[in-house]
Amino acid sequence: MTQDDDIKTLDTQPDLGRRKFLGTTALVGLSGAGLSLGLSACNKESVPTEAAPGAKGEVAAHSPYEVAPGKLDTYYMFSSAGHAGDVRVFGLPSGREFKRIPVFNTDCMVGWGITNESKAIIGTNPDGSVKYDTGDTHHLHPSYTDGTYDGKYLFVNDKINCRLARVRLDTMECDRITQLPNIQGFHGTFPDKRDPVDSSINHTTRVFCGAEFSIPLPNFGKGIDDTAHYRSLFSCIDAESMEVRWQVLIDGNCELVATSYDGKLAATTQYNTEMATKYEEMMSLEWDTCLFFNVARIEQAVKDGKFKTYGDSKVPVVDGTRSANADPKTALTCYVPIPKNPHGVNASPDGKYYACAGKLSPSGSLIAHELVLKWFDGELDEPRKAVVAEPELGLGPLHTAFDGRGNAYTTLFLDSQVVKWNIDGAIKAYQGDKDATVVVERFDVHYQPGHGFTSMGETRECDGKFLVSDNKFSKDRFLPVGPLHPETSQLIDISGDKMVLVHDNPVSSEPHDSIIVRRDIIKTRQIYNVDDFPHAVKDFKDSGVFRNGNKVTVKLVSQAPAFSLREFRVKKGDEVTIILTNLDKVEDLTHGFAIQRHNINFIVNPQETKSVTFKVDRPGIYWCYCTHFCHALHMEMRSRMIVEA
Ligand code: RUQ
Ligand code: CUA
Ligand code: CA
Repeated sequence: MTQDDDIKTLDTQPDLGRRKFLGTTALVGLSGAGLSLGLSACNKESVPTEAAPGAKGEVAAHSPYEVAPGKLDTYYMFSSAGHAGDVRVFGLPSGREFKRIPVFNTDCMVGWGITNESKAIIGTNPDGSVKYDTGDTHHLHPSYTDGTYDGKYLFVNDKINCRLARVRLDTMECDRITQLPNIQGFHGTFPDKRDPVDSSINHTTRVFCGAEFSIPLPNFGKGIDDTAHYRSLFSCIDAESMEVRWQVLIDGNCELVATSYDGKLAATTQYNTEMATKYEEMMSLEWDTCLFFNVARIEQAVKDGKFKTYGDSKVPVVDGTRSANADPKTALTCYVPIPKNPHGVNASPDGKYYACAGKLSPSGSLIAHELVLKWFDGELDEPRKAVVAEPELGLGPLHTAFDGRGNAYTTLFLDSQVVKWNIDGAIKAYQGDKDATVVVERFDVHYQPGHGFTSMGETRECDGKFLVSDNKFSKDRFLPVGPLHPETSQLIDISGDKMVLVHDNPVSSEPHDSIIVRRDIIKTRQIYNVDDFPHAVKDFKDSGVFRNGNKVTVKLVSQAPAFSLREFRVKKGDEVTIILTNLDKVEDLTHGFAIQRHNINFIVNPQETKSVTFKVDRPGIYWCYCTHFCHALHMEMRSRMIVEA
């Protein structure tokens, strides 16, 4: 069928007539329902009602964006899943969800938090249990080469337990997790894009991490009431070793993090320059800051031994406070004043600007990269002069995305809009040009957007095709599913003069930030190399039960539709380790392994090896079975654990 045929078919459906009738202008009023923080009409009965397709904005015909059965999406979208603790992988423009990558959560489908290999990554207590089984992922960003994504890694934060995780993009599995010392509320995260000194290193080698909450340093029960001495640190982690390289003691806190394309600067917005511990006091000042870090100078200071350490941590901490950095020519940090309680900071794809949004100010602030560097050279008398525009955007501005054609798109939480504004226009207006066009378009979204992000928008290859608005409230947009609503991920075509709403996609709670990556950048592998696993059981005849005191190792292989051992015997009181290698070499042929009444459940992908360790203390027989549908005889694919008294 051609696209025209598609449209014709749709046109003859009675439903479409109604949709046309409900067209744009009639529904502008309805969209206002989202303005009051989405908290109205809480008790209404959950009867599905049709919502406005796209009030105040064009609704696309279906076909141009449809990914027909058997066709592939043109982009990947990776999303952090908030307090679900995982990372999600979607396709765009379809919005289809392909995978959930467990990271800080426990996932019984793949056995994350259950297998020994995953526990080793997460970290364990002396008794072998996982140290943490919860997390809160806010920001995820992939590694860069030459100012664009290189498809190697994805870095994602955990705000609850202060950890940074790395996901390998070839397998889309988490391979490292590092806990940051001396901080709480690890929020903003961004990898660097090149080395500040060595120009031959034009790829990611560091990941910067901002701490939102301040604590006494060291935090061991002294100085609890002395809130004036609570501090936040900005941290740098090595992208390869995942070791913490250094930290910077700062005034104020860290919110979002951005990095420059030349590798020289990292930035963080600060909403609590008041350094308050109580809510009201965090909003008392009219000005807060965007704080810049001179990466090369910080690393020189570390080399020169100008640091201290806190508590048990060996991580060098340099002093980035205002008082210690009064002379720009030697300063490690530059505090640029911007209006009240800023939230997002995003680097423009041309490398020239940082766009900051002010939650409690209806404005955005545009800071010129070059001018911050000038300040560090002692050639700009005041940091505030690095601000080159401060457009009025609307209420509750949070995050800014770019189209690579000179426009910025800022999400407005309170206004439930994405506002498109012109960067040059905003600069001219700031310089006094009254005729300059700043706001190009206001586009209603449904409802209360958090992050907005564009296709390849945080790279030099920003292509200006799509923007996704991840909205915190969905209310009437989907079939009701009880008190907990999904969020709305709205796909918007930004390639033309007007933004066009393509579709609403329900997403299970609660994606925070996402990135849209061209599909050719991601090169995945479908089959593991059996030699990558030191404990691999490479042959049927290597299977068996191996005893060492009361520690028993059971070596097993799977090959559809059978496990190599039909049964295996252990004794009451044993500590059993099962090592399972999937010898199937066929793409998509995954097996599962679950044991009745022992809380064991995990999968092995083609040529992969996994292991689990557990105690057996109840004599009896316990069926082990393949949980992952693999073959016509999948149901028969079993083994029997016999626990002797
Ligand atoms: S923050 S909704 Cu955790 Cu990304 Cu702005
Ligand atoms: Cu093997 Cu199902
Ligand atoms: Ca403040």
